[in-house]
Amino acid sequence: MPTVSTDAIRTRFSAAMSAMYRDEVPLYGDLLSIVADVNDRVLADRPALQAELRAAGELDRLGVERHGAIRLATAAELAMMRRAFAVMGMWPVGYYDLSVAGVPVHSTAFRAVDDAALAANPFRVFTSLLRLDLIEDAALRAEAAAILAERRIFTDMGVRLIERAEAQGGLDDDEADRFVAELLETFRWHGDARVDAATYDRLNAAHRLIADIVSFRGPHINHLTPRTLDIDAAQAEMQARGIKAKAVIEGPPPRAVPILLRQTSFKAIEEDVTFPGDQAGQHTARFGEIEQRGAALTPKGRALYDRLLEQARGGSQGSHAERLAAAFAAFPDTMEAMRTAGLAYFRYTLTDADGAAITGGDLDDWIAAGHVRATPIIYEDFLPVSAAGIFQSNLGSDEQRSYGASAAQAAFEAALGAAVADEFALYANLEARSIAQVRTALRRAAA
Ligand code: OOG
Ligand code: NI
Repeated sequence: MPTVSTDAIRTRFSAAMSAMYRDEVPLYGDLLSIVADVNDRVLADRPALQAELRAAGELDRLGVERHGAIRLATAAELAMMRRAFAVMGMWPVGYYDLSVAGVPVHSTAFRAVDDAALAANPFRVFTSLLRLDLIEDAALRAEAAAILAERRIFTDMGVRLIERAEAQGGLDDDEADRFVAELLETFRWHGDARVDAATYDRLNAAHRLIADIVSFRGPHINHLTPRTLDIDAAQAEMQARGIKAKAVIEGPPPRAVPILLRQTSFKAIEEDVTFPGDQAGQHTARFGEIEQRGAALTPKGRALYDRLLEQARGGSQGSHAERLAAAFAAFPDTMEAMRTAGLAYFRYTLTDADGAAITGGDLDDWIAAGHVRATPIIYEDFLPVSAAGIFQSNLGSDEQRSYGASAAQAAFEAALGAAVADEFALYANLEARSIAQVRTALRRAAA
């Protein structure tokens, strides 16, 4: 009988993944402690921010908030992964074409979508699918396909529990624990390669990512990323502790009102690999990342963001940080300016419990009079340019190729066995629902 909510299963899974990753990549534990210290400091220094996060329901989830990333090889793996994530209330949102950045994958993010589920636990998994069609060498392409045809990344019990969850409409307590344990096997690092060293080298020469995806028994989780309230401080602290952080923070510049997503990562660790016949080798795949999240932007806000980022990246004067700051001077940096210009999505709530003090007017009047508060809706998704930067920094600088623009969303969705949700529609819906709730409360107060 289903007794455990999908939110609770997601929380168990996210906690189990975090514990496993701390064992596998000890630097991740250091990262968590840096982020917790910085977040505590920021909250102590900025009571207004603390109040805002509390009102938005983000304060309690801050410590558990994180995302991870995996890379899958085949359509069958992606389709089963979609069913596994559904057991945890995680749905595919967005389509990311990384081929334009020279990375032979396309991706989606599995995540919670409604308000209550996001507040309970926003754990997200950026999930990429290898595009074998982008391997130019036909013989190598066929060889990779043959290697993958035999691969099974899910345990039998894991698959049975997914089927049971689908049939019963959920899992009971024991089943949920077992499901999480079985799924961990899929995400765990398996250092015993499925291919011999010579094959690994050939795959690696085609693209390091291809070797990472094809050579092993499963799609090892390659990073887990906590959310920091001050990424500049966290980055400085990483460097102070001798952690090799990426030089540039991806995404928008520092702002009074954070938008979208700023990210930085530390270099992938070298791991020992054993090839068949006990031959020893090394592989780099797993790394650490931190992120600072801000307001979700409307299509208009996103277009402005994309244009300004392009402008900063294209310039040649000054440092990247200076060019970003200069370009983004054109992006309004107060909540009210962003709201009235329609650049970001907001959640509207009554400031007085029942809104009885409100007579007449509409949303803007109520906000002006202080009866209604608008807080930015947090961006729950990813940024393709930033993701490309994260991929690339962990592949090494020799790994710059171009596949030309070739988005293949229809093929991705066919492999997934479902359409991906449109992130903008989800945010617009959250905003509309909050407005409807305010209006309902007011009608009730007036009646
Ligand atoms: C995923 C990189 C994308 C992010 O935060 O943008 C990502 C990967 O390296 O597999 O996680
Ligand atoms: Ni990431």
